[in-house]
Amino acid sequence: MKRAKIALIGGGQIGGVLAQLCAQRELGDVVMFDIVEGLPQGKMLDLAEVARMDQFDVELKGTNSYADIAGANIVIITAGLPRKPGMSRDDLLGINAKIMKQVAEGIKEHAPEAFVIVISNPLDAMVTLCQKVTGFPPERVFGQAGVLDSSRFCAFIAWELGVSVRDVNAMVLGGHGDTMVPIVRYANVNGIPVMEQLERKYGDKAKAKEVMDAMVQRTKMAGGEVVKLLGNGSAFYSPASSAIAMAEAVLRDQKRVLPVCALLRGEFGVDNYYVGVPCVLGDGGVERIVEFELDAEEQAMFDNSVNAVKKLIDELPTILPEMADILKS
Ligand code: TXD
Repeated sequence: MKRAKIALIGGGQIGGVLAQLCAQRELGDVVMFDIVEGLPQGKMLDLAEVARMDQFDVELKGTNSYADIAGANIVIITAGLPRKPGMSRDDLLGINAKIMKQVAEGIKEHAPEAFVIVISNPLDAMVTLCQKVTGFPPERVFGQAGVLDSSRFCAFIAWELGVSVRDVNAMVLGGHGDTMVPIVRYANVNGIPVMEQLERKYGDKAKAKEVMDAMVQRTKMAGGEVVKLLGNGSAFYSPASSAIAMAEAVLRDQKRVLPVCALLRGEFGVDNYYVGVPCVLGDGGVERIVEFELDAEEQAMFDNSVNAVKKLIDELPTILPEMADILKS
């Protein structure tokens, strides 16, 4: 059977790890596109030369031409600038919106049948723009943020409770910004509520809440914590692995339930905005949004997060005036 083809748009930090994971898991042939000449070619040559040791049989190609992404089954976009210490993701809107427009036009022309996973920040606005420019059905255009934010939340819980992170389940919903919404009520260790475990550990409800609040806060600021430590650039292993989990769910039709930045059409009380919610991911892309009851406090935090996303979307027509009509649709 013909191997799947994965196109990576952006050959920077995340793009490089994406390519390595695609190859090591033999998800398919990989084409890496970047505007910088030599960069994608060099990275793909370097990776191809270790196939003997890593034991993979996939083709790897670096390119500066969109024509080479033709026939891609999945495109993963990381093109754009990462933030610097002190910047918020939203500060990247002006520059990355212009890059995303170019990228989406390239995908529309050369890989019109592809599923598209967006990683570039500010995530929710970039996914929105990508869908509007390509005009692809929303179930084929979605974003990675929640898988990573949830993974970070799970890590903090595992470290706090001294248990394997494999047994921790916790989800972060909403926009990929400081307003994201870690869902505490359903956080569990193999079904056992995390809050109950914290109460037993500290023998005190107030202290347990304080510890959880600190983990929630760290989750919200986790990207910035890495940015500050690196001094130059942002997280790259974790967003790459998270996007690969999503790509694999689609390529292998796994029907995984993952938090995905998907277009809401009434679900969770939101109409016509992209934001992070649990979705079933399979060979149809976003096959279903999994709705569940939020309590009043969670819904208020979710609405607040959606409002932050709306604000960014409202700025897009000023940045891309030529697209004002499409953006309002
Ligand atoms: O979870 C998430 N969604 C994220 C998102 C977590 C961490 C970082 N996230 C964002 O991903 C970050 O804020 C950036 O917007 C992107 C990419 O991050 P990365 O760390 O990979 O950035 P790099 O190393 O700077 O790589 C970006 C590449 C670089 O090689 C540029 O030459 C290229 O993008 N680039 C372009 N490629 C194609 N087309 C155009 N126009 C273009 N402009 C720049």
